[in-house]
Amino acid sequence: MTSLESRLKDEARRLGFVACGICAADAIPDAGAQLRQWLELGAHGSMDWMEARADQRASPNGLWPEARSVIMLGMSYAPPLDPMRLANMPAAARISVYAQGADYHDVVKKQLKHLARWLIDTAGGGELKVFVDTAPVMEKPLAAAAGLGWQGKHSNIVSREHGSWLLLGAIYTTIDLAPDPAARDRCGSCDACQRACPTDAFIAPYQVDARRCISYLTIEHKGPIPVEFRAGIGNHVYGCDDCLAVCPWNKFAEAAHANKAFAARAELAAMTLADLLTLDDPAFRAIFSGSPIKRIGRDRMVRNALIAAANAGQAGQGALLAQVHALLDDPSPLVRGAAIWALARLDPAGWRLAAAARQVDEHDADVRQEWQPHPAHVA
Ligand code: B12
Ligand code: SF4
Ligand code: SF4
Repeated sequence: MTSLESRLKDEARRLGFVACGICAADAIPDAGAQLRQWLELGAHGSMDWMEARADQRASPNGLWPEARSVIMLGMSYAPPLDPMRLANMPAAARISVYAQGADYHDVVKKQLKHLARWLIDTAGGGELKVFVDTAPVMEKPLAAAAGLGWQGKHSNIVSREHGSWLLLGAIYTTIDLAPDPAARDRCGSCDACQRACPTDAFIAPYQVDARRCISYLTIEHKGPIPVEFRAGIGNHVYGCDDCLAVCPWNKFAEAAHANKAFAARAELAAMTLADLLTLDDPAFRAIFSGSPIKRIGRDRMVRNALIAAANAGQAGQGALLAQVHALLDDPSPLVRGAAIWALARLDPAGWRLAAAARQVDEHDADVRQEWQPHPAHVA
């Protein structure tokens, strides 16, 4: 008779998971210490939630002492086109691949719940909990232990079949399941991801300093983006895939395996900076409803688009310049500050006049920081 584990994997595949593996709840004994080391460095920046439940995050039994096994699942979001093709199109707004379609939190969670129900019914008992991204769970080391792939030097899971394009979900259960062998590291001497990073975010291979990562800076970071990273951000307006996109293992990843829910919405795949610079709140909500992007809100998105506009060089001198001017009077100090900085780069001769004509709230530290652009970026 076919084992429960193998039927579970068949069911997972039927539900759209292209990768499924099992590990014991105590399979990542080193991850907790590495997490704490990372937190001590402050590499999590302002993501206090990473620190808040570190003991629960460190191991499955820290979160749920009764858990016996962990089922790790992966859905492919392999893109049909190379995301790097937009790198040299300064007027284009680059949105990371995972955010161009439906919100993966919803898509993965829904299918995890179906799989969980199937398992309880089939095993005739047991308890389980399902997680996607936001819970205190170390999904990457668990996925590596369950054999889905290895943590590459960019720190994400790389699969032999799906390259760097897997989104992960986890099921903790009290049911004892036979574990799969862990995957072995196949990065070898490759360092393509390390060289590709525009903001030098790798502390060392396998370790990312979130504070320097464009994904953190454009999504998680709420205030003005530190000046030293702005040029490196290029035309990224939401997240970044550069280290993932250059991974040679992607050549085995076929877009045909990607979950259809993650297919890019046409307007998000071809968004321009000009589209974003005119967004008000209702327009932002209308465009990004059902997308993970909605959670950063309009002001942060316009802040990001202004940084990208400042990086657009010649392409930013025309219509974009007029849009940047209009944002000097935006109600949001975050946006006004980024607009002044963008103007200083796009119009080095004219920006002081525009700035002097406006009163800045002396008590607004964010704006004051923006009011004095770093000399290196004014030239
Ligand atoms: C916090 C977080 C971020 C932060 C920090 C990133 C990071 N590398 O930790 C920020 C905001 C920057 C981020 C960005 C992105 N993220 Co993110 N993120 C998370 C989250 C919530 C927690 C990750 C975590 O625990 N970090 C803490 C550190 C300590 O853990 P770690 O990276 O695994 O670190 C290990 C190594 O450093 C290792 N280590 C240390 N020294 C050494 C030495 C050697 C030799 C070795 C081998 C290992 C090693 O030990 C650590 C523990 O195992 C997870 C979801 C989850 N709950 O797990 C998603 C998750 C990791 N993110 C994901 C994605 C897709 C992204 C982005 C691609 C999104 C985008 N396009 O913008 C980028 C990729 C950036 C990158 N290169 O990592 C996916 C990754 C899927 C996959 N295939 O692995 C996850 C799993 C979400 C999901 N459910 O699918 N993310
Ligand atoms: S996501 Fe971008 S900024 Fe972050 S580590 Fe990878 S290449 Fe660097
Ligand atoms: S780009 Fe090279 S070093 Fe980086 S994860 Fe892929 S194989 Fe490993």
